[in-house]
Amino acid sequence: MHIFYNPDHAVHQGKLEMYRGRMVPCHEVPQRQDQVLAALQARALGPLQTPSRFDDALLQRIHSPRYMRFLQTAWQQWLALDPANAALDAIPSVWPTRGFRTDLEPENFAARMGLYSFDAGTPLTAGTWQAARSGADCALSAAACIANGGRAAFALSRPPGHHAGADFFGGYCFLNNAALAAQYLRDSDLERVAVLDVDYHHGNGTQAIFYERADVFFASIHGDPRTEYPFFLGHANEHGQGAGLGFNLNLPLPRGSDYARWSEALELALEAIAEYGAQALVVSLGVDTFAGDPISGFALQSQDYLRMGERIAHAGLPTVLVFEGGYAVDAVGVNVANVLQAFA
Ligand code: Q9C
Ligand code: ZN
Repeated sequence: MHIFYNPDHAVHQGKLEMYRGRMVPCHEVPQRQDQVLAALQARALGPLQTPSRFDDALLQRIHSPRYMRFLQTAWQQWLALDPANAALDAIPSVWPTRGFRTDLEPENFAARMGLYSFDAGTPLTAGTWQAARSGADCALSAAACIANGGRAAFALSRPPGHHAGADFFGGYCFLNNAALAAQYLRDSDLERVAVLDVDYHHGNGTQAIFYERADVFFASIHGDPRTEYPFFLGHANEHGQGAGLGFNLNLPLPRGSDYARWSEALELALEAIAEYGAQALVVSLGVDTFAGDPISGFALQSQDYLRMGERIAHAGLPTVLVFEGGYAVDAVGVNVANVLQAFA
């Protein structure tokens, strides 16, 4: 299995996120990727490669030009407000909800932050653009591997991506790595691509990006959004819209679900993907389904990730796996390595 990682991921290192009325240390830390890298190296799962640099035009197959321009320049804009801001992260605090206008780009920086985001848990830092950009290059490199006839490739990228939409960040995500990989596969003449999202949290960004499209099937297994983040998307009755109707499958599960329960949903997701006739698969591989995850509510054990990897491999599709969540830093390496080892 080819493994692409962005060695500069650690330039994105948020300090604090809003949680229940206080600012608490970020859960999405650079050590997550370091742990996975170490575990993959220890098991010699495949060559570790730095990604190729892909053109901005490929990112704009998914993300809007004005959003990308904003992300790229946001830190400079933040510093322009006050040089002392260099010691702080930029965090949104005001959002355009129902009835507000989103067609105008505000002149005020805080307002622009709100226009392009949906939560206060996703600090934008000095290195955010650089890391997100090289992370996206990992996903595109992995997709290129598969487009060239490879069986499986893993994008070990940070920051994660599946909560990011065409023009918004949130949930620790800025560029939607899985969506970029899926689009790359589509652009390589694979007619039907499926995205399987196994992160604990619903992949609202990926769903939104492909919701009206028939050429990318989205299936997600996640904590029920009636109680779990991101709350406002991911319900079972979201089936797609327009041309995309029938090509979106959400499988929400209650808090506390273990692998016995979770794997039933995996069967349903893989059945639907087979029925769809997918020619390639992108897996949003979050391991925050782990029992020890500090911010999530499922009960998977480290051994379960072996079964997960084996089952996904059994689908028999050329597969790009993309790293998403997983915040139990001591276990994240073992859990991801288990999926990949069993897959291979
Ligand atoms: N600050 C991923 O797993 N939690 N993102 C918000 C209040 C946000 C998780 C809790 C969780 C986002 C990629
Ligand atoms: Zn997650």
